[in-house]
Amino acid sequence: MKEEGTAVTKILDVLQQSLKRDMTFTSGRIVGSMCTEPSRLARLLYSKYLEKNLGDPGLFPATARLEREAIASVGELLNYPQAHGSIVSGGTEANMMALWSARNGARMEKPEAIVPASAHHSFNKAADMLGIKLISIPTDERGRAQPHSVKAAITANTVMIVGIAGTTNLGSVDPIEELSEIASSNNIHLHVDASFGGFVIPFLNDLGYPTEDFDFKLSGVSSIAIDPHKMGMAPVPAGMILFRSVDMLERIDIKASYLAGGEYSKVSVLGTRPGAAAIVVWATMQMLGREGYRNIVKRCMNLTNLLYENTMKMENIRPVQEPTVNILGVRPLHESPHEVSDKLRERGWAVSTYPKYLRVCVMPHIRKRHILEFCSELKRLDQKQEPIIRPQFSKIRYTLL
Ligand code: 0PR
Repeated sequence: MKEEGTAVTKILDVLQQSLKRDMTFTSGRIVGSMCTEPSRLARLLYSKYLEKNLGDPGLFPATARLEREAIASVGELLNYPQAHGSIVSGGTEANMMALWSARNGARMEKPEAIVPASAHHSFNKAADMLGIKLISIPTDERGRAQPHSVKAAITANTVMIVGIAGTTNLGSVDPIEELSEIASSNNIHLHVDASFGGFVIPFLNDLGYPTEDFDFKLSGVSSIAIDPHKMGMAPVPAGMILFRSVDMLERIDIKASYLAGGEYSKVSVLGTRPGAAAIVVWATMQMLGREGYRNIVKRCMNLTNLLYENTMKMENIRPVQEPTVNILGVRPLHESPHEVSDKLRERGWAVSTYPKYLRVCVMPHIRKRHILEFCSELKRLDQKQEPIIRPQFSKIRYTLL
């Protein structure tokens, strides 16, 4: 740190220059991220309510109330308006809290949790921190958990079964109804990670797409992670954890009685946490309503289907499977996904790269012209062409699976 401060105009100049290398959602070239462009309302409210801190809810009781209202609205979306929960920093924290609650509730000496092989790496993080052994079970050819494998993996130490509604890699939805029956008959906590799919599947259902039940409608579902900062259209950081009963939340409620606001319930991993995030989640849902979300999901799904149909006709790329939600895996036939990803990056596109395929997330910032440009780019890959754009990307490779 320098001794003397810097003039604000200088700081702004420096930032404008140095942040030029970052990609933007408006370019339409971020096609591998589950986040999207913040709305104008979100930008406005975030800066307006920056000082709110839900880590001391007694100071900001009105903000805490909006958090509860937002939880109830999402609970209603997931067929359980009485749900108890918190707005958290994202799917990682939500999954962590669910595991934490299930572990505390079951009180096993050597707790185990059964997760599909497609589970997000947040479960590995959480299990490591909580001293839980993860039992990974294989998925079928559509990337879905197999109920018979789940059943076979249950032991006297199982504290949780995880089902995923919208997997990170291909957007597959596990057979939650069958998992719910297994969980109920064995009296085990079933947690549904709907971090991605939670704000998609209910609207796909409205739109007449084939969907399966995945939420609290199923009596065996004990908790759900659902992320406003993915398809919920809220900016980062905003996740949500919902529990079926208040005692599931109370198991992980750590009291802090000294707080200035005089309240002491701390049901989150974070201490100090952004009240503006809760306000924006609440306001975004007010602004869009069910109709707004349905229209967004409709557009994203139409574009995902367009991408699917176009890649079906390509000689060098094939879709991995029909899309369930607005995520599509595409497999290059002549090169490795990493080679293709590197070429795309040189041309200004950012996709997620798995060992066998690329993952495209057709998020709300993506327009039809972006999909068509991306398809032309994919087709061109086989031809040795000069790169069109050369942004200075670092060559870091993100391999999640
Ligand atoms: N559960 C599922 C099913 C997820 O896909 C993710 C994140 C999480 C939990 C964890 O959520 P948080 O990252 O909010 O804690 N899935 C994205 C992924 O791994 C996260 C992401 C988002 C990565 C934007 C990159 C990116 O640009 O792809």
